[in-house]
Amino acid sequence: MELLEGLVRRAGTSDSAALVTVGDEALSAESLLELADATAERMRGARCVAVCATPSMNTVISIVAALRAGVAIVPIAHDSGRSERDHILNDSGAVAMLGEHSWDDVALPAIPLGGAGGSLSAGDSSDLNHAALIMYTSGTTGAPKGVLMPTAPIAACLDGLADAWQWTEDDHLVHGLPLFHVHGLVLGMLGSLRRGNRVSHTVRPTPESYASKMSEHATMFFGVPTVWSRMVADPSSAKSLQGARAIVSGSAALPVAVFEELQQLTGITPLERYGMTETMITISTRMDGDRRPGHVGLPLMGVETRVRGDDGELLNHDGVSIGTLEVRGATIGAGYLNRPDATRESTTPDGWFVTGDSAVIGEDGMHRIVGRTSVDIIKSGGYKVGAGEVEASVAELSGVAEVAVVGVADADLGQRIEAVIVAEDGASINADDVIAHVAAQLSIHKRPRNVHIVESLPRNALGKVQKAQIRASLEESS
Ligand code: MLC
Ligand code: AMP
Repeated sequence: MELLEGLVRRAGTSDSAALVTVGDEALSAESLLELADATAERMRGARCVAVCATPSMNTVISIVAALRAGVAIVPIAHDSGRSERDHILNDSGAVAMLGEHSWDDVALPAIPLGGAGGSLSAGDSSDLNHAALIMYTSGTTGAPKGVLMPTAPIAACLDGLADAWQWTEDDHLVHGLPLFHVHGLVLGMLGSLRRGNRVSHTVRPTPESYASKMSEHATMFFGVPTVWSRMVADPSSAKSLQGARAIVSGSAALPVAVFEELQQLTGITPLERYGMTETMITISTRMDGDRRPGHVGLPLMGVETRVRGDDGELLNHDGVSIGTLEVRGATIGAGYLNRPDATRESTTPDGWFVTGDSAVIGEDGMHRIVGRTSVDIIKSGGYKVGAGEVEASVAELSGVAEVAVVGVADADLGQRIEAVIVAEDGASINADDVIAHVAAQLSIHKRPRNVHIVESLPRNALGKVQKAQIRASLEESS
């Protein structure tokens, strides 16, 4: 299957206009495909490669090259720290870094982009389940897990979204989201290369950079809720989106007030969609359907959903019964790499993926996401961060006796990461050191924004730390 069919089609025409722009770098379809195919020729048969996924053309060419070669590629956050990237490179078994990067500690060979610079030898990829992409995502505990994503579910997701949003080759999509997660990479970049529409990446998703693209006839904008709340805080940028066709929000809940202000300022009713790295996008509101604040819409073509109560019973679609959302169908990935235990635990015996999100389904089929079933999954600025991985990182510091990490409600980020620490007797802990350590070891976006030093952590009778209580008291005092 040709995933990037729009790119290939456009490359076969005489159109030399830019198809992909990242910041001030631009490539036509033909030039992008030529560069990617020349790179692909030198890596066919390799097990898997990694890319330091900066917001740059380097990342776009690398991903397209790997997809064309049929070699799995792992996009690694460009702001990742040493222990996070060590984990990802070891766990994935990547045999080379594609394109440029500035990580001195990475010992893998670097494969330059284009037609020259040596070839990769074959490696065993039999454990990769035909993955095209391996994307790392955080869980409640432990280091991030690699999600195996073959071409077919990616294509199913992108075609389902095209159907829901009337997304065509005539669109000009603008976004500035990271190129190492589903939202910015799969939907924004690969979605455009599948449709064959023009795409502009703004490097950072700022209101001004989005507004500036209206002079280039932008039609669609993607953002996480933080992008949209910053947009409505800058009414003149927001107003300049009037005349676009679609504003899409996802990766976290879009606050009702932001939805309404965005609608008022732009005249466009936002589209909202829901998904996960493991399942791609499964639910969305539609261009030709109802778009209500607080609602993420209907299952995409080829996707089914259901909601289960605490006792395992299936709940009615009545608009009030809250349960754990389960999804099944064409967009679901091929499990976690090296984690058969986690793959088994996330799937029911009859093949449904258990999302861990609490949801309600209305009589009309509209879905509402009401929260997470675990306090240990934090969504900050649309990034998923596991409390456990941040706690393990903070615990490496000397003087830390105990630590609890929680996501505190935040008007800008949705949730902000905060760490509560008990120091060892006589030890003094500096908050800035804690923040800098997590930024340097995990990633900058996983750093706690605040650190609190306390005497003790609240525990229940069984000795379990009461995270919900910690979160509530931090929210009360903020
Ligand atoms: C701050 N900085 C530091 C630092 N503290 N640098 C080093 N060490 C430290 N301790 C610097 C950073 O390098 C950066 O610099 C600057 O501070 C800003 O960083 P920030 O404050 O963390 O960024 P912020 O403005 O808060 O980012 C907001 C945001 C971002 C919305 C732009 O959160 C974002 O891009 N979110 C998107 C996440 C996403 O795509 N999620 C999708 C997951 S997929 P500089 O110079 O670089 O600015 C998924 C499925 C689905 O969920 O449904 O889609
Ligand atoms: P990730 O693992 O980064 O792909 O994050 C997936 C999680 O993001 C989901 O399990 C949800 O908790 C959250 N999410 C994604 N889209 C939405 C949305 N539209 N509304 C609420 N939560 C969302």
